[in-house]
Amino acid sequence: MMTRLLDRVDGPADLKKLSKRELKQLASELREQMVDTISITGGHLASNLGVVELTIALHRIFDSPKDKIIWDVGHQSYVHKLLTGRKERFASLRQYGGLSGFATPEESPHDPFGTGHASTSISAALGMAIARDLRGDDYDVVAVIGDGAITGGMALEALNHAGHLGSNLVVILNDNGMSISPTVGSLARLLGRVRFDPRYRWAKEEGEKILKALPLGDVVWEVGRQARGRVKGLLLPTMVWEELGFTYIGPVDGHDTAEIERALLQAKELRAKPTFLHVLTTKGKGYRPAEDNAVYFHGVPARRVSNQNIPTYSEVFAQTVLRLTRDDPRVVTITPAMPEGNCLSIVAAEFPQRVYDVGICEQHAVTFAAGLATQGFVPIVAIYSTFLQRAFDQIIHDVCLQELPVVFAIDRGGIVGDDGKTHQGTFDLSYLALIPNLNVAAPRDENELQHLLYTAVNSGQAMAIRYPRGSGLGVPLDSILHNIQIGKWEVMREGNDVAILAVGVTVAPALEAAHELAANGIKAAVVNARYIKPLDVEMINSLVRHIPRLATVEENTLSGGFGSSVARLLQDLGIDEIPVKIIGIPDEYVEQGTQAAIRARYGLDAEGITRQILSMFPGYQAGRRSAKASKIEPASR
Ligand SMILES: Cc1ncc(C[n+]2csc(CCOP(=O)(O)OP(=O)(O)O)c2C)c(N)n1
Repeated sequence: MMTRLLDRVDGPADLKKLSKRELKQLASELREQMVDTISITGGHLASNLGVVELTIALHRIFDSPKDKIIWDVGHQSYVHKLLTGRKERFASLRQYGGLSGFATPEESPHDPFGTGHASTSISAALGMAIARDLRGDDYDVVAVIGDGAITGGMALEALNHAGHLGSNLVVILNDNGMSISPTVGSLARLLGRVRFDPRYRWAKEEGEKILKALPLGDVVWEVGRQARGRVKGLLLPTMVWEELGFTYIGPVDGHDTAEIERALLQAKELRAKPTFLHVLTTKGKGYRPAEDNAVYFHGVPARRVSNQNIPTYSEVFAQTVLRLTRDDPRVVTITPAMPEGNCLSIVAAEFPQRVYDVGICEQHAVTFAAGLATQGFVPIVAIYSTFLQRAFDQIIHDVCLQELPVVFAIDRGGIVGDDGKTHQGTFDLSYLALIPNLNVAAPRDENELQHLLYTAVNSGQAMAIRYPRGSGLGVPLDSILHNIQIGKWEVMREGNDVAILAVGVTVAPALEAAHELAANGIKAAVVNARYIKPLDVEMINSLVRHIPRLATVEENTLSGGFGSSVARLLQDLGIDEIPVKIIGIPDEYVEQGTQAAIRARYGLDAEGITRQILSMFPGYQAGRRSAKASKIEPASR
């Protein structure tokens, strides 16, 4: 059997020994490896297929880890991982205890900065470049950012600052014309002109001729001067970057290793100013299905048995939004670059004017919604829990302080699974519950999600509804939507030994736990605490009158979450003698792994809830019934 070149590459140094022909072979081996692995583990296939040559070239020209290479988002860092000593662990990608699907310094010195959320790379790179200069060190700093991520406010803020400081830094724009969906915005239009306008292609070819004829160093200025001269009257969209204070190089064919290497060398040589290298790539390159459908192959699911027939929460969300949009002309939906993940294409197809993809711009999404709300519209901001973290001040300052009725539909609340630490939605209940003028809710199933959305849209108040990643419970969906009184909970099961107040996705395992507890002689009431804010004070008062113990369950950090709100309320009510068990996630970042595995790890599945509630009863240990304690005595009040 022919041995692979990839097997001989243990680090960037090995790449530098390879011939042109071998580099080509290596590129195809890398693609094969990624298709094979990702078809099992799931992951960001198309983005990685598109950066194979760019990554090889980067590691041949720069000297990582001395030189710092920062991959924006980090979802396209798989090739980088394979080339920097992590290929043996590649099959563990996105698995529990395995390689992360993003860049993380925990994993390798070749990942100088942790990423996962978009648009951070230029800021971090600039910080490193300035640190280098302050210390008088000598290394290069490179940020690689996609045309999607560069539309994020932070990236533009960083470009503005970097151009102003003028320090030595290389920004590589990996321009494939795609975010997850096609990139939106006027910046994307500008880049599109470079990609598709034959006049720029012509200018580029002219530039290349000059490039070949000149010694390195003089090249960029000469190309710029001559190209500008020859295409008189034609405003080069590339000049934007020069005006921002960067030296622009490009556009370069991102699948031609020699061409990229030449451009990278130029960028490396030009130390006087920050350099902006514009690389054109094809998302999904080299694997036909991914080239043809880059949207689907952006993030491929892991090969697992799934509940194919049960709709996901995101699907039910979108179907409900479609109904609400049809029925209520005030409803407008906004997504920051996640129309696919939020399943909003069905709404956009029927109401193209009432669904806005604003780019990877969570802060703008929220304040844009606030503006719409001032004029009588009811905006629904569809957003992932982890990304809404970006817009914390916008929720406070632009929405809630002004009492504007914006609806936040927060997808991927709680444990998200394979994306891991950077993407867990385990902080939202805490960072939302502390905001005045905001109602916060979580449905116990996909049917309740419909009704809560209806309630929010008609409430005239700001309301956040957080729901989990993945399939619903498969419950029937009511055809008529109704209001669910704000601040009112629902008793799902009666019992008088302990009351379990469960939030959202934890209601179902809490019910299972109650069943298991009953087998142990413990009668547990289960309450669907669908409003995290306001709390149902009346119900709490009535529960504590006849139930001697309370437990709260949430897929959220324990700090400042639902349980701590309940504990504080009890204190405010002067009910301080009742034992309260607060079940949730401790003060740490939650690992990657299947949702089921992570839930089990934190005791948030039925078994874990049972175990933790049993610990409230003396005589019961770790889910085992002690021989003596066959009957539970009510705790003294
Ligand atoms: C703040 C934030 N919002 C949304 C996302 C989800 N997301 C991950 S990758 C991606 C698209 C990135 O597009 P681009 O930068 O062009 O990279 P490509 O995948 O096309 O190479 C998005 C929206 C994110 N990671 N971070």
